[in-house]
Amino acid sequence: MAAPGENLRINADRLWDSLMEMAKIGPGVAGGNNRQTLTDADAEGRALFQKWCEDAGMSMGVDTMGNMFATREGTDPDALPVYMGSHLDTQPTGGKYDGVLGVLGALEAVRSMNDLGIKTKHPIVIANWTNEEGTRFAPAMLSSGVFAGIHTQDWAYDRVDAEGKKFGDELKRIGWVGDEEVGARKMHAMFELHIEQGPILEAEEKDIGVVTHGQGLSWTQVTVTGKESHTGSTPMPMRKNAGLGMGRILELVDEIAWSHKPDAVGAAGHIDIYPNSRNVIPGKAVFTVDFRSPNLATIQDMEKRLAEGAKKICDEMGLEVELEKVGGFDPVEFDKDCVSAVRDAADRLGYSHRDIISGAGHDACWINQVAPTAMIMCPCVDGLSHNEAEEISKDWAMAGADVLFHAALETAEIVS
Ligand code: HGY
Ligand code: MN
Ligand code: MN
Repeated sequence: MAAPGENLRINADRLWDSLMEMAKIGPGVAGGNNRQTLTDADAEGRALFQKWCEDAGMSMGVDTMGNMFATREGTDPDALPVYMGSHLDTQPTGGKYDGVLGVLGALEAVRSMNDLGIKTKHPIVIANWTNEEGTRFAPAMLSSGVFAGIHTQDWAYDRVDAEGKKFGDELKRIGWVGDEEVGARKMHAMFELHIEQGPILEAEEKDIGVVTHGQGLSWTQVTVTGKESHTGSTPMPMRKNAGLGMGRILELVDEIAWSHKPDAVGAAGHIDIYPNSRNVIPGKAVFTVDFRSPNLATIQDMEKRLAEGAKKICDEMGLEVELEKVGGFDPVEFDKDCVSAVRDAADRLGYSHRDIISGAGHDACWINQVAPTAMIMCPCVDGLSHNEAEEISKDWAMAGADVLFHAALETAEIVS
């Protein structure tokens, strides 16, 4: 396939303006975003994205999980489309670029195709995957997971948030239940542009991460049950302190992850303590242990040691403990041809690059199970993400979107 000319570039100012415009929707309290999935802010962001796509001459399709697909026709209607996509939903203390750069970088690629009058054989489709973050409705990458046949739609619709609201009801409430059967679409390939969310590219002064693999993820929800009692009058030997049990288990989680250094991580980001009253010994603690590693055997060892260790700790303390696997996926190897298209694009465009393993999970990790898929990463300041202070430079956004543009063009085959 003819490679695009190295002079074909996106319009970085227009991309940056769109990123800043989208960032006004669902603002956080510290300069980032709180545009959680299926909230009114999510609905507002979806509507703006749809408007921009239609302004760029694209037609919008939506499936029954609310996944959005904007299509730019190709010259061969029978050719499977080349997809580019990511997610517009954010963490509660999210940044302006996590997910959004991948969706709006794809839109910028299409806008640039329009400016340059480029026609491709394969149609081009931009995807916005519903609920990538999994923060309001666990697990992460929920809707790309249903699309890839990992989860059933019924199971996904029944996922509840902290207020007991169901995913399916909230999707209906914001008016984004589409009419397309989820997973019916077939893809020629998919590319996802994403910020690294880690420190490597910035530290090594590389413009581009060529993502060859994604590390695996394991989410285990742990419920420790003790007994509420008075923090003042209950003698120490009589206490059944679920909070203390949680603390000892979290210490164990850290120890397990460190024991597999440098290729493993572990922590709990979600923690609920009950009744969370200053003068009541906690009777219950519910928290989600997040283990990750590029190595499946390591993940399995960490899960096993958590289960054994948590039971031992709770037995010794007279506490009950339950563990439930609430999310996860095995380590991912992306499609070699798509990865080469990314690497060749970076070379052609003169961007410095290095192969990298994704530390975070992405929709691409599930879509890789149903279509040839690869990811492109750009640096982020101090490797910080899932924090409102998340920041990138316009040059990094430009490099990532340029590489996405070229990888998609080469794979979709330029006709004129
Ligand atoms: O959890 C993840 O890795 C992704 O940010 N949802
Ligand atoms: Mn993301
Ligand atoms: Mn994220």
